[in-house]
Amino acid sequence: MTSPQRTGAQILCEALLREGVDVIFGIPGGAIMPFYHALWEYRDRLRHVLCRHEQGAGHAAEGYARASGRVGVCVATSGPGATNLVTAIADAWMDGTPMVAITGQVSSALLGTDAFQEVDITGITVPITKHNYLVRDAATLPRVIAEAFQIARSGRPGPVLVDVTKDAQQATVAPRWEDAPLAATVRTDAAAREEAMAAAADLLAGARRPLLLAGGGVIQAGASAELLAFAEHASIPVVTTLHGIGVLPENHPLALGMPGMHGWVHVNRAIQMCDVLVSLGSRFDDRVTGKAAHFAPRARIVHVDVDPTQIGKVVRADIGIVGDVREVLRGWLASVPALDTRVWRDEVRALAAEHRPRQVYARRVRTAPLMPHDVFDALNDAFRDRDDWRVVTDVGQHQMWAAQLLDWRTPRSHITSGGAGTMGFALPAALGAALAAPESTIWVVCGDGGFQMTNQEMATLLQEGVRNVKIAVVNNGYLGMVRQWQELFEQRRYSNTRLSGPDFARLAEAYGIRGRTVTRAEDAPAAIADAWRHDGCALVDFRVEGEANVFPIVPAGRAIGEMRVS
Ligand SMILES: Cc1ncc(C[n+]2csc(CCOP(=O)(O)OP(=O)(O)O)c2C)c(N)n1
Repeated sequence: MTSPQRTGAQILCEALLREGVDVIFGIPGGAIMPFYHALWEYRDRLRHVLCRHEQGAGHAAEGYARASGRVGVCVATSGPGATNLVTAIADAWMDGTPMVAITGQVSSALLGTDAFQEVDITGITVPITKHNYLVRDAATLPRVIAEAFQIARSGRPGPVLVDVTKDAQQATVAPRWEDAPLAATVRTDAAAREEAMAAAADLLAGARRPLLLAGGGVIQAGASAELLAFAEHASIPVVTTLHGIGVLPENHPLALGMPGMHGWVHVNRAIQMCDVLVSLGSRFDDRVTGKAAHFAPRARIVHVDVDPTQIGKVVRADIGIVGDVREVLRGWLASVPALDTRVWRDEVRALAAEHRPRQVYARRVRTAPLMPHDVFDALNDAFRDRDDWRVVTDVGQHQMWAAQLLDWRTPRSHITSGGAGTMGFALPAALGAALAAPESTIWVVCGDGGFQMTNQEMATLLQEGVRNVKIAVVNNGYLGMVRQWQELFEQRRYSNTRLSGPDFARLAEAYGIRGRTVTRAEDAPAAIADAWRHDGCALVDFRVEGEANVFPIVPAGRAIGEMRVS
């Protein structure tokens, strides 16, 4: 079907609408101006959120995607606009977040001439995108955009970059929409999968100490219900990685908690003791495995992932299953018998009783100043009777405390930068999540270091009329996680980790956001309640003890059995 003549820029807008896009995050500039010019005509249907930095636009697209499961879209101009997106693209790549990044490029005739604001963004993003395109012909846009979305959301999701020259945006053509979509390209051999699933079912049937390791892939596959059903049917305890948090309620009897560098002692011990470990949509990050060769030494390992390149990449896999984790779990529900794991569950329970998880943060001195765990206790109290909350964390100690201490209950309620560990992620990602989930209150939990990397996006919250973002700064006056390592492993040489900042409450007020400062534990609950009640965004600056540490900790490069708890 041939449509009326359209500019490339108009085609881009229409192609986004055809993909169901309703909001995009970006900043205009010379090479992308034709697109912004066209966007004006579509402003009723395509909401554009003007961020303060392209990195913020990229993280906002990620937050939108992580909260909703849909593809997040960000836009930037050529050169510095495009390179400012790189951190967010890398972040989306590491965490398997579906994203389409659209960048303007200098006109075709100028390509390769070091033209003003020219940068080879497709070259730069090759290793951090699933695919990328340089579009020089407007007629190819319907196909390219359709492919880009399909690639971004299929298999293991991830970022796709579409770089469009200025002349391609300006050119007028009659778009041919039927050229658009490609067939999905997840190639899996069904027979091999069936065979591997049957072998794994046999293995599980004979297991005495089976364990499920659930990663973010379970949430992305929308397989939380299947996981719960299978775990309950087969009575197998479940360990959840950082990205798996929320896959089942933390208070479920089969939910053990988080493994790894800052995982709980009993969880890491259980991994070292188990005889069959089934990894579901997790990529065996080194923060989970510690020294990979010593990970789960007694176990046969079953590795399920939609992406064949993940299988056996880090940790040996005795059985690899390439497939959708939801279908695999459904298959096992029918083929794996109910197991008698009472002895094993008692063993794990005894371990948990011996190494009581939160005990490491028990208050040792009565007059202690505000401690980080006081903040998380107060947040838990506020969260207890409501389901309309999600938390976006930044990177550092507060990220680990949040993962350890908050009572997570639902998938997609925990959003964090796990793979890249990108400081500055939380506030802009929360902006995206707030638009994707307007019915929720989005709590940002960040450190004073990461907050200072992207706090200018507070202006975006205001300009866009976002009201459901509440910010908790866990302010210890340090780049805390690095300081902790210096304390524990580098003889307290606090080399360049002491950090000052402005008065965050007043800074928030300057942006038009309600600001409060809390210095005493007893004031934390009221400040959180007040922020929540306030009809608009709010910030609470929690001035916590500067040298509080995250425990347990597995020193880098050690086996996960080698934990320090103080
Ligand atoms: C962009 C970026 N730069 C540097 C780091 C290294 N890094 C990891 S944690 C951390 C300290 C974070 O400090 P803060 O944001 O104050 O949080 P805290 O650890 O105190 O909770 C740093 C510098 C990083 N992860 N990301």
